[in-house]
Amino acid sequence: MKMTFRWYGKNSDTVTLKQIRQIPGMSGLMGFLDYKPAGEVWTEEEIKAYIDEVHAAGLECEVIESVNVHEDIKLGLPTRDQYIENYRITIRNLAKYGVKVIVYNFMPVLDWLRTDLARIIPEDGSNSLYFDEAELGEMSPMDIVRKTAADSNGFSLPGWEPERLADLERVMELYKSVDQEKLLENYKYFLEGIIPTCEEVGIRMACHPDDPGWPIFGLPRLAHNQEGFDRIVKLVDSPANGICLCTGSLGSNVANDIPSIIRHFGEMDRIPCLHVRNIKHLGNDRKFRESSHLSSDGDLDLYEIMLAVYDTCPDAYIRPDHGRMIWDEVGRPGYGLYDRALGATYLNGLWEAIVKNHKK
Ligand SMILES: [Mn+2]
Repeated sequence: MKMTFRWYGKNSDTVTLKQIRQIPGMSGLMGFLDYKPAGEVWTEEEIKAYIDEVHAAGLECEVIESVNVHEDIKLGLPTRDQYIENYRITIRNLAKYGVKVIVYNFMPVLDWLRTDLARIIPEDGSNSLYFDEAELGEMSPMDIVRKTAADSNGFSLPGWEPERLADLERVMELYKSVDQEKLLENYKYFLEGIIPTCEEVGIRMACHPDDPGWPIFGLPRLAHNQEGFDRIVKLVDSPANGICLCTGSLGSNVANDIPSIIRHFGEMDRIPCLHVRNIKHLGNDRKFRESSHLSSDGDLDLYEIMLAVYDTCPDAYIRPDHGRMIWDEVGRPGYGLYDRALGATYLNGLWEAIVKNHKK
């Protein structure tokens, strides 16, 4: 297991590389060029500048997140071939600088979705990302996008970049002719285009689950339970076609047994990396907040999760996922320093206990 941390780059993150380096046990980053629009090639110069800076801070950068898939690929439009070619070039460029895993998602139009980015947790006065389907019911996709932009402390959020959302209504219209089966077919076409390149250069793709873990706004979604991921990993049968197993995203759907899902795909060698966090449902299957990582603060058993990783995919990269805002920190919602650092330390503690127990 390698513990890592998400970092948005020095112009876009309130957290510094020095701070990340000082979190105990931190090996490196899940990095991100946050200014790149979906579909554009990540050039060698851009990648080198980012990774050189990370290395200079004493950290590795073997995982890159959110090389976003252009909507035309998901829609299966004729223009997709150029975007797939661009994606292949980006894969090759990243491999040249030591990247081993690329995290992405195949969610139509909208990336992760919350109805409140800073809901106060009454018990301790901290705040965290929050979702209530009843609140969503009254909002259109455009409403939720505007609200998310307004609530994000001036940061652009992954998946909510203004240039992607300018033509939201047009794209929503195009999806009326794309059902689950068509989306799966377009997904297969994409994977068939890129996985041979991944195999050639030693990169593993890692699909992030839908969040929340069910279809929204009538859009087709494929990646929110074991059955869905079983179909995805079979689209191209290669260890390079893997999963970024996000416990919080999958855990938003109460039907998912997270340790069991990790064991299932870990045994198949399809989990190169994980996002690990906890989630607390609030008296309703479709109403939850993101809690601290501690098992007793939420619905997920983080010990069982780390044990499943140890047993089935012990070489995976892990990062603490979204944290709460605590100690009056102001930052990008979900991506402050303090609570994620506490999360990493807690996960490292569980890991040490598991490793030592197995040596006895
Ligand atoms: Mn995640």
